[in-house]
Formats: sequence, structure tokens, C-alpha cells
Amino acid sequence: MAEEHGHEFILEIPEFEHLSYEVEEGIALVTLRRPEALNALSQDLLRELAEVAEVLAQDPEARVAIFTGEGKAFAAGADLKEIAAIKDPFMAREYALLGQQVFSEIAALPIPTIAAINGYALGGGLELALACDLRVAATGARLGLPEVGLGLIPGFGGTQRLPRLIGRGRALDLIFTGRHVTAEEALSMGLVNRVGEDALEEARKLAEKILKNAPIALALAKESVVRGEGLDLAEALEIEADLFGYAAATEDMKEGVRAFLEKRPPNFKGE
Ligand code: DAK
Repeated sequence: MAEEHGHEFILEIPEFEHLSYEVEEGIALVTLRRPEALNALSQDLLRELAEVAEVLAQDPEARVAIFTGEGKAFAAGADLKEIAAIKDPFMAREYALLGQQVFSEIAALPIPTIAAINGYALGGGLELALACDLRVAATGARLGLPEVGLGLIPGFGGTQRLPRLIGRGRALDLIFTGRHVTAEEALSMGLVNRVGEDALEEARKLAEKILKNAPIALALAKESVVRGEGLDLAEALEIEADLFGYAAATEDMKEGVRAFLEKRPPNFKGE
């Protein structure tokens, strides 16, 4: 996907059918585009999300990523029409593994990611939003994990990422009832970080605030949080100290401190 031509690094962006990818002023925007099916996550769409994660991990222009959906949904879950056609348990396993793998790749991206939840985020759709670092919801958005009502359980990371984010009690309330929560309730339980009239506009504002900060420090801060999860405190603090050391060795750190002392905004170069 990426080739080195002389010293020039050329990133080939694949042609996508079910989503779009564009980068402007440091913000990469990934828009799911299956509005006729409320952006249900078909296997083709999941494969394209895997490709987009690969692009995002390498695109030097992409410093913050926003994921959103076209039309009235963020994503209404896995594609139930496709799933209904799966008769073979091995194929079902493949599907589940594909979803888990794609969302883990998104969760591991070295840049901050924001889900701009413009409408329904249900099942796999909410699990995609949970794989992002931050979530911003439009006032009318509805979020939920309805899987048990289909005789299933959340299978793209929902039973793991949701309790880590909002606590076991609140997570099991949503998982056991399968109910949809409003953007306001999601905000009150810490499921989303911000609510606004327009999710994308709100997400862009958040991205712009993030973009003012040092890129390497952002990547290291995320790495510290992600690697610390699941470790005991002493081990996790060691990781934090190591990554702090890397941050302190950057040119941007010198620039940040110098700019503070000179009472001017910093000019970070990502070095
Ligand atoms: N899959 C496929 N098509 C969907 C869809 C989905 N998840 N959700 C909506 N659509 C389609 C509808 O079928 C409809 O298409 P047509 O009938 O026009 O062809 C179109 O999108 C518009 O939807 P509605 O007419 O239903 O729109 P409404 O505004 O009336 O209702 C709604 C919106 C979001 C409340 C409703 O569409 C809804 O409840 N959708 C389903 C939500 C849901 O239960 N999602 C799935 C969660 S479970 C696995 C097995 C399962 C899973 C994963 C892996 N393996 C075997 C590996 C499941 C994971 C999940 O995500």
C-alpha cells in the first residue's frame, strides 16, 4: 500500500465502495456510505474498514481521525440480511473474527480517533464507536447493544470495551435490556464525551482542539493508556515513565516549554 520512491513516501489510497476517506488540515474523515441499509456493517464494509485502518496508520497527513455515517445512522449494527444467510458455524466464526480484528486495528491506531455518532449506533455500530478513543453524539442519536434480543451477544468487542468505559453495572444494564439510550443519557453515563446539534461539527471542534497539541505526545499518551489497560498499576506506571522519557526527548517538548516561557503559542513539528 505504501511505497518508497527515492526519498519520497507515496501512500496509495485504495478505491472504496462502501465508505469514503478524505483528509483536510490534519483531520481524516471516514464516512460509512450504505445509507440505504443504515450503514449496516456488511463483510465488504468491514474489509474496507480494515483497509482504511491500514491507510490511517500510515498517512502522514492524518493526525486525528473522525468516523461517521451518511444519512440517519452512524451504523445500525452488523448486516442482519447477510448474517441470516450464513448457515455454516465456521463462516460465522470468520465473520466474528473479521469484525473483532478490524475494531482492534482501529483501537490500536497511533492517532486520536473520534466517532461522530450522527444517528443510530446499534450493535456492531456502537462497537465501532467504542473502538474509537472519543465519542460525540448528535442530539437525536440512539445508542444500544440489542444483540440479546436476537439471541446473540455483542461479538465485536462490546462485552469488553463497554464495561471498561462505563463500568460493569451500567454496561450490563445496556447489554441485558438491549434498550436504546438517548444522546443525553449516553452523556450522563460517560458513554459519549460530547453532545451537539451536529455530531460532525462537534467532532471537528474537538479534533481542532486536539490538533493544537504535540503529535508525538498525543501518540505516546494514547499508547500509555492503551498498554496500561489490563496491567497492574506498578507495571502500568513503568510504561508511563518509559513513554514520558520518549516524550521528553522530542524537539516538540523543547519547543513547548520554550514557547511557554516566551509567552507565545508553540509551533510543533512532530519531531
Ligand atoms: N442490517 C441490515 N439491514 C438493516 C439493518 C441491519 N442491522 N438495520 C436496518 N437495516 C435496513 C432495513 O432492513 C431497511 O431496509 P429495507 O427494508 O428498506 O430494504 C433499512 O435499513 C431502513 O431500516 P428501517 O426501515 O428499519 O428504519 P427505521 O427508521 O424504521 O428503524 C432501526 C431504524 C435502527 C431502529 C431499525 O432499522 C433496526 O432496529 N435495525 C436493526 C438494529 C439491530 O438489531 N442491529 C443489529 C445488532 S446485532 C454475527 C452475528 C451477529 C452479529 C455479529 C456477528 N456472526 C454470526 C458472526 C450481530 C451484531 C449486531 O450488530
